Amino acid sequence: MKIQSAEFIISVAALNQVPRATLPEIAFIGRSNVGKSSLINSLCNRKSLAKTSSQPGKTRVLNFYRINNSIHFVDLPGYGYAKVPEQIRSGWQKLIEGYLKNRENLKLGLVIIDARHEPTKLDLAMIDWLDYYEIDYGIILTKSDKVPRHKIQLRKNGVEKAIKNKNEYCKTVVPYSSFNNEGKPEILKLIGDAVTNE
Ligand SMILES: Nc1nc2c(ncn2[C@@H]2O[C@H](COP(=O)(O)OP(=O)(O)OP(=O)(O)O)[C@@H](O)[C@H]2O)c(=O)[nH]1
Ligand SMILES: [Mg+2]
Repeated sequence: MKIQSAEFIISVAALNQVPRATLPEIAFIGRSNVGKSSLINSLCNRKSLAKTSSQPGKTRVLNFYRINNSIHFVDLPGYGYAKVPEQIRSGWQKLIEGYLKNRENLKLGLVIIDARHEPTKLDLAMIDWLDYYEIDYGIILTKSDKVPRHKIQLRKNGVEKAIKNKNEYCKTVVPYSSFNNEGKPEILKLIGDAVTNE
């Protein structure tokens, strides 16, 4: 798939505000500050379509983008940022899970994990959760530019091992860098397949 156009549509803070479910959707899921918004920008060849920040907890709403006038990308709030008050965190969690569970046009989740670290408990819980709700997903090991070459394969093997036995809906595990675009063709293909395979 080639991305020819990308535009911001709407930010929503509550599930009753989401746009009508007319287009196939791809959700970007992951820990706070892991690089979800950067991934959207790099896939779309845009510098600041999605707001990025070196401070965690920046994306607090669901941000919808329209791609090629035919697909939605949805940038979800990051989970697991300890400095956000519990009450707000549980509100985001409800928003994320409510969205993922009920969205009939959701075709694929992209679970973004920092390639420098083991998946966190919350990452593994999210993966379990996607399997439970029978949502196809890919795992993206991002910031691969910060990991020595020889460690990337080890990390990939480690993640595959960690999710063994529960990755029925996992389509792939792909190293990625928003800085040098490693992994971009694979992810665009994954998205293209997800929106065309009905
Ligand atoms: N080296 C490197 N840094 C990255 C990469 N992707 C993102 N970053 C950096 O990681 C930080 C967070 O990126 P964001 O894209 O804002 O992360 P996010 O997951 O959207 O964060 P929240 O919206 O807070 O949940 C920024 O400082 C980015 O420049 C990457 O592939 N390589
Ligand atoms: Mg973000």
